[in-house]
Amino acid sequence: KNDLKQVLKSKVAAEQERIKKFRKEHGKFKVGEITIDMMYGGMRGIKGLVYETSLLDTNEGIRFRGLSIPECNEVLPKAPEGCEPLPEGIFWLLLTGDCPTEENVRWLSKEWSKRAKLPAHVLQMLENLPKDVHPMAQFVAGIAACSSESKFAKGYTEGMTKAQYWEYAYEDVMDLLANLPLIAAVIYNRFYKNEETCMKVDTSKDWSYNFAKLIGFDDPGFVEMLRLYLTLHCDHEGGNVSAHAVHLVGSALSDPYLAFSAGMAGLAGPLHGLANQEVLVWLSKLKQKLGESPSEDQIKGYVEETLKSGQVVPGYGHAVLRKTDPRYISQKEFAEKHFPDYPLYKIVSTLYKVAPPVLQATGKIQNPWPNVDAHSGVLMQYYGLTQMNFYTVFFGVSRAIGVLSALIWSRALGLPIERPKSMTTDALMELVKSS
Ligand code: FCX
Repeated sequence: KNDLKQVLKSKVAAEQERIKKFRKEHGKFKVGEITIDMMYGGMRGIKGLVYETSLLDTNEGIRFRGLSIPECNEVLPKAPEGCEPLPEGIFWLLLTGDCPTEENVRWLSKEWSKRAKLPAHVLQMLENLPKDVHPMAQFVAGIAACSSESKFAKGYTEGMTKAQYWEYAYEDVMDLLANLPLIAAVIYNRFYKNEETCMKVDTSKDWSYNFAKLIGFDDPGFVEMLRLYLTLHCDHEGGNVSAHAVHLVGSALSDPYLAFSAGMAGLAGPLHGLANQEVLVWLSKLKQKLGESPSEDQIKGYVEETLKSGQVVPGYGHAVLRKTDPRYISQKEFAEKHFPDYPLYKIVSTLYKVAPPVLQATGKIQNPWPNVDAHSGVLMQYYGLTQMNFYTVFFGVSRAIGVLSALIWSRALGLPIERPKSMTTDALMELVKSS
């Protein structure tokens, strides 16, 4: 009952059947309409993808297989010595739809630690990269280079059947999740400490504990923070850049390593995952200018100046959400519990008070509230992980949990290669004229 692949096997056939019946009965049902503004506007509001693991409500935020963030924090298993949810648990939940038991989660921790073994050529390639290559670019390269190990690609070459796709994808996903902390650690240790990474993981410990240890952090507070962080950033339905890129590239039957590296290239953009780095850069400049303990008015002035100079206020706004991101709230609660008096946390809290009205006053920003990236860097800073251009790599390690569980389901459901229709402006004008 702990073997995840067996658990999944029992679900796949039933789900295939349920969808087959649903499509037979309602396949021609109209889901929505597409306007020209939507086409020029980043396809906002177009319901065009099936993605099973999570669903975003514009006001309430994300739900993972129907569970909200507070519900997940409550019910997901914790480490024996901790009280934050384990990311292993959310992977089990996203993949199977069931809340895991403690035993399930311990099995998964062990399974990932057993599979953690980085191919020598990947290590060598990372070591050969110049040090000024951004950690996210190194991360993308490291993941893509692991494609040499893909059981999915090998299976395809050797003629696996369509019904077997998901099983091979599952094997790659498990190996990849096991190895992501190693890839991240090699980049971190080389980039910031000029050190080789001791690649040993403790098979009696959880994924986050081992990840923290690999980068030289053994403070239990940091490990607990990392467990929460890696749980919170895992998934945000299917249309965001990283999830959509993985989904799209995976639909060409590129192996999970290649599909995931494409997603990470998208996460590296400043309007998406890189925003957590941007927030810290922006906060550092704020501190440089205004000192450690600026007043409310000074912080408000700084937000206004940022807008006036034509820059975005990083960590605020969202393409779909219209309220404060519950992932922000969860991180705020963690900070409130562990370091309410930390000066940088106080600045972030004051921003939460003064920035939304300023953003709202512009009249054009759809969502003046903070998103996940507005808070995560502060947690890292408090525990001494101060290298901000590494922050998006943490986001990426977590994001793997969601987008790769979704990828297994996409293969299990036999989703075809993605190929929406595009139009030229002339063709659109013609369409309007002839209607
Ligand atoms: N600061 C300044 N201007 C902002 C803004 C912000 N935080 N958020 C939106 N705007 C601007 C847009 O740039 C756009 O301006 P324009 O009409 O002159 O081009 C206008 O307001 C309308 O944008 P809106 O519809 O509200 O937002 P979009 O869906 O276009 O973009 C993002 C959403 C998230 C990209 C946008 O709010 C932004 O740039 N925020 C800052 C970066 C950030 O925090 N990104 C992380 C998001 C997320 F959580 C993640 O993926 O990790």
